[in-house]
Amino acid sequence: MTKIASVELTPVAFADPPLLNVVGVHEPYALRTIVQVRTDDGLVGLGETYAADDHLERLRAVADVLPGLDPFDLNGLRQRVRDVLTSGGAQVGGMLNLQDPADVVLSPYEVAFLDIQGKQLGRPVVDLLGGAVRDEVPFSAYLFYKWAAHPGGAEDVWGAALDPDGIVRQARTMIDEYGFTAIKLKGGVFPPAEETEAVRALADAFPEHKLRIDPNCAWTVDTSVQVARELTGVLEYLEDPTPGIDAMAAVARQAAGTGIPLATNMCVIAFAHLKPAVLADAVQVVLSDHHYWGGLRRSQLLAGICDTFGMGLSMHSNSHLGISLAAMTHLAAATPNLTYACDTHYPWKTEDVIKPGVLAFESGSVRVPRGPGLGVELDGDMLGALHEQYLACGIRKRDDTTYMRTVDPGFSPNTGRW
Ligand code: GKR
Ligand code: MG
Repeated sequence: MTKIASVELTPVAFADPPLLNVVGVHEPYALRTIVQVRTDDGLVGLGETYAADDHLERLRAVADVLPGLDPFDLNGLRQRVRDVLTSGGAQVGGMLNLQDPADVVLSPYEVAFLDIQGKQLGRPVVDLLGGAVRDEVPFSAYLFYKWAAHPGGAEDVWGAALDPDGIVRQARTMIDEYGFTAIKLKGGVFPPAEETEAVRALADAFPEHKLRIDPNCAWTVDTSVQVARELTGVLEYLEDPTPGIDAMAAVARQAAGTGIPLATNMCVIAFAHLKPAVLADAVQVVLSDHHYWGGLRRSQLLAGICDTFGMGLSMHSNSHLGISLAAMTHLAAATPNLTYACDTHYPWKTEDVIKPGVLAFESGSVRVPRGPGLGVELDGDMLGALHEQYLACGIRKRDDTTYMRTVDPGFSPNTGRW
């Protein structure tokens, strides 16, 4: 029987534009860890995850206990992760704090195991997840306020977007190129009235598109309710207007008349949060993310729970590369109640570790790769180059706030303040 023989973890850094958010601004490089799990009969399974130092340390601890495991034994994998990680929390993606790091460490290994299973069976991962209910997965145009360039750097191809006109321009560029039919604006950067105006400008410019805004909890309950009232009939959902399950529940109650569902990837980020959120009716749409919900199959468990309790399901994203996009696409294709266009940061990246040609946006959707496993192939040269970039760039964890303070020393994150 095939056994896991070894695991290779490669931290990489890839260029990232100066995208603004509530905690600051994206640094010139975003980090990921590329996971390669090798079997004793020569197969390689791929995974992709965060790359902060403490996360890498946990990934390494788990890597040491995987040799000898059957790649079909996902319960055994989870047990080994649990045995190794007995304590501690985890910060992921620059904004979220998980009390239990097990699911975020499990995720890239589970994806790599599924990639191996698919390669062994000659079937795509989507088939291992129950089969495709859709052949193409729609994604949203993920817009950001942004500077034209990193401090001291050259202007990037997107240019600046610091007002409604700039945001509409950015949307047009992204939609012309990729064909997205839903739009998400990352807010929490400017006062709510300015961001509301930007959403209205988007609605005028793209009347057929579904619209969302996500200020990453920058607003008070009162502001959130006011924005929901002002954008009634305009928003598809309102994402994380305010921090915490109780405050989200208060917004949901007071803004019920607007008919706008509240979505979250900030107050429901682990299975333990589901019961209080359901009891309080705090959120109507959960944004899943296989990177911290424990991989693809546990994300399907989340999907089942959302279905049971009548909550909608969408998908969250952080800065990521093609292995993650492939995994997200297989998962979304196999999840019947994932009915919203998924988020992705993919259009913002200019470098990747996978060979081009498999993942492309057409009319805003990515066709599910049909090759065995995830259906994507690692580009060894790019992996090496982006690892060198990681070694040279000096960034070891995402810290948008400290980077922002190099430009604006008085900056403080705006969570819950407006
Ligand atoms: O990349 O700045 C960003 C986003 O704000 C990201 O960190 C969030 O996790 O996209 C995410 C979200 O929807 O909250
Ligand atoms: Mg969000």
